[in-house]
Amino acid sequence: MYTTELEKQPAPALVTIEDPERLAAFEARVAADEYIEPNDWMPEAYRRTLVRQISQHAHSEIVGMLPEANWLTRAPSLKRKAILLAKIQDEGGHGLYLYCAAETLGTSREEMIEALHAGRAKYSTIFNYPTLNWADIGAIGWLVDGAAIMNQVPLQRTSYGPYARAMVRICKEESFHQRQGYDLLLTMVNGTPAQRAMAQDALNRWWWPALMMFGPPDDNSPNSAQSMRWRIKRETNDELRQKFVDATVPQAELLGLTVPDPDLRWNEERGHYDFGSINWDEFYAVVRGEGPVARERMDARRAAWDNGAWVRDAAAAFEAKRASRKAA
Ligand code: BYC
Repeated sequence: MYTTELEKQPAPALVTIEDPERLAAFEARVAADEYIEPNDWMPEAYRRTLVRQISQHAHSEIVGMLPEANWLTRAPSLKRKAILLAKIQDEGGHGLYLYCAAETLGTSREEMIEALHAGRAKYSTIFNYPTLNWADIGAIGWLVDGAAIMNQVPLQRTSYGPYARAMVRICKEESFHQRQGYDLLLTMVNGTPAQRAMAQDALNRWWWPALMMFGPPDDNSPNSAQSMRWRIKRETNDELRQKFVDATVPQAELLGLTVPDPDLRWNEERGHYDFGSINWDEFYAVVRGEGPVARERMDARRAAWDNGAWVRDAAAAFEAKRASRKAA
């Protein structure tokens, strides 16, 4: 008998006894880079890992609309407002594709949302930081969407078909998001000294939280080894973080901004940038729900759910009417 276990699940659900032959066939398919589809047999721990990761990814997209929405009414021009509005709508769409992908694994959207609102499901730490000025909108596009692209491009080849396919469109849109953020900051650094100072201040505040988006270091990442084996994750947290630093530092130089890390330097031998140590105490505190604006974010999501009850009721009533008309 083969036993798999998923970290942090309550004890009775923890251990799943899988049929060894089915498990071997499943692992051979994954090793051959075949996509696993909703009706295919899969180990329970694989299913649970996917529901956890995809639903948390979906929650991140939806909660991630909030920091940017804060600036919609204060965008400095019609053009910037239209761009920001389109980006935020894209994030809503990403959340919906991802909830649909997770639903194919047998968990309803209501259950996933209830887990978020009850504090049982996570969302990305990055969205627990406030957007204090307009340059933060540029920094989110450049750094947060930039980090997201780095993490999500390999997910286009994740082993679960519906997740991989959702990621294809999401990555295309993230690319536009990253470029609009960079373009916004490029405009600001070529503006007045005050605007340049705002751009630097935004980089100072968003740099380290952006590096934390990739998750804990590999030797402290409980889920990585199994997720890499099952090809849910294609690259580790540290590999992706390093790629992000390597790609982003030259972009900061082009903007004429200074990355707030005195230990940052090119390492000729490694062919990568060395960078300073991340404040993991801060990361874990934010994961625990102690981020600067964590309470506001959850209050806003719960209020949106409650205020939307009439829409769900109306849609259900309409569907019931349609079904009874069809039956008649
Ligand atoms: N924040 O074993 P590990 C966007 C948790 S939205 C919070 O390494 P794993 C955008 C982790 O969940 C982009 N929690 O986990 C939207 C785990 O706890 P659980 C969001 C984090 O899953 C709007 C524990 O720490 N992207 O781009 O192997 C506007 C141990 O970690 C974080 C995704 O969600 C974190 N940063 O790897 C703009 C990508 N990091 O679940 C932009 C999909 C770790 O065991 N997700 N944790 O209780 C992933 O790729 C992976 O889940 C992670 C973590 C790399 C994030």
